[in-house]
Amino acid sequence: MKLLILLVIVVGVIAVAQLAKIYQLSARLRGHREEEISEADTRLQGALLIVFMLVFFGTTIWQFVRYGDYLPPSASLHGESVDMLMDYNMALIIIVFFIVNAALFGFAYKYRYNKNRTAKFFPHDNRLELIWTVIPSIVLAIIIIYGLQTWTEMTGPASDDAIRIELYSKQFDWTARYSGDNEEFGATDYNLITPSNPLGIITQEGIDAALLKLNGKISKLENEINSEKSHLLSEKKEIESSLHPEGNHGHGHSDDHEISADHKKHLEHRLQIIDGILDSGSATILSEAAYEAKTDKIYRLERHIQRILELNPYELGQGIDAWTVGKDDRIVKGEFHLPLGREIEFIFRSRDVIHSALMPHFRAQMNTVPGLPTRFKMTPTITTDSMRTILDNPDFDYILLCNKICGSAHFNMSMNIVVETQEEYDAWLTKQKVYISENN
Ligand SMILES: [Cu+2]
Repeated sequence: MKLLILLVIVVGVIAVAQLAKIYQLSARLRGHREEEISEADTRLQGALLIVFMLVFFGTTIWQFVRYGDYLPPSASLHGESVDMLMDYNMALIIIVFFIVNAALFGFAYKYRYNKNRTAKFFPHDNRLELIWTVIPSIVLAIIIIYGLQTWTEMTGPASDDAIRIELYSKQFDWTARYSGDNEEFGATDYNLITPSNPLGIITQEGIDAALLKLNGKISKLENEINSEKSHLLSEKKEIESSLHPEGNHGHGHSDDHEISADHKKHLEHRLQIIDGILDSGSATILSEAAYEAKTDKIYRLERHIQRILELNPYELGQGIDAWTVGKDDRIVKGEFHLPLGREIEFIFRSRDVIHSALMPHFRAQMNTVPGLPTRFKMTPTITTDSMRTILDNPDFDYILLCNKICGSAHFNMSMNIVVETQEEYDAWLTKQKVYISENN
């Protein structure tokens, strides 16, 4: 079937080429020069350009009417400025769009080929140059200055009573962290990330547990390596040959190979251990590659332990220990809450790749970068309930999205946001899970 379709296409192309050739030949027979274009031709082309322009303008206007309002009103303080900036840019683009396209198609029609018209030589005009340099400069300067102002509004230092929330991204979900009563986040380190400590919060308990687990892994691997059969056999052979030298260098006076009594005792002891393992049947058999892989794994686990041991406790000032304050941090998954009218400072972290935290209803977005915390602040101005009323949609929810194509399940990387009154927020927060609670 596919072959048939291909065949039809190929035959079609050949037919069109042949027709074109016939047309050329017939034109030559009629004494018509190929490159000669009649006034009727250009009039038709010009009129078609005008028609195209009208359809182009029409669909553009229709799209603005149909899709122009794709976001509900801004739900944050700085969002007003972002929207203003967006509207200003959009207005500029629309004006320029209509002027440029009207000129493009209009002139193509107006100055279509005319035998009686001669071209005017018009190389330079200072006034024109000035106009199309100065006007865009002013317009662009407004965009840049206004844009920078709005940017500073979002990224400037947060006030002292701002609520700080950490948003942690990884492939493929978000975790929010609220500080406990001490209003400080505990220090974190990627070496301590485990299934039960996904954010890598540093606590003495976490360090002890991680070291215990790593040491357990190492001793298991060491056990497998130390009882590997072929390595044990070759070691046995080596020991035996040094205990009982063959005496290839003459009869008995091989002084160089004489071994000390101590060393001999040591070797004999080792030989006993090896025989013990081999006799007990607990020896493992590993391929050379598997043996090397396990040796390598031990090396990496030992380095991991080393990195954890190098973590140093430090003070956050005023006698607050960065290793202890993490215990009462609150870890929140699935959805997180914000109090209405309070300034929120977000701190973003990423475990693996660059993600981007987008909260479209608050007109806010920031990249989350592994190893480099980023931040911005904002103040929510409309509660979820009010927004549901405004939009007449009882199912509406504010949302946090990942806006960077970060992998296969990127589309699924979102978290609902609930904006509510301070009382509701306080009640919700006390119910959230504490990282290491007093009871366990
Ligand atoms: Cu992502």
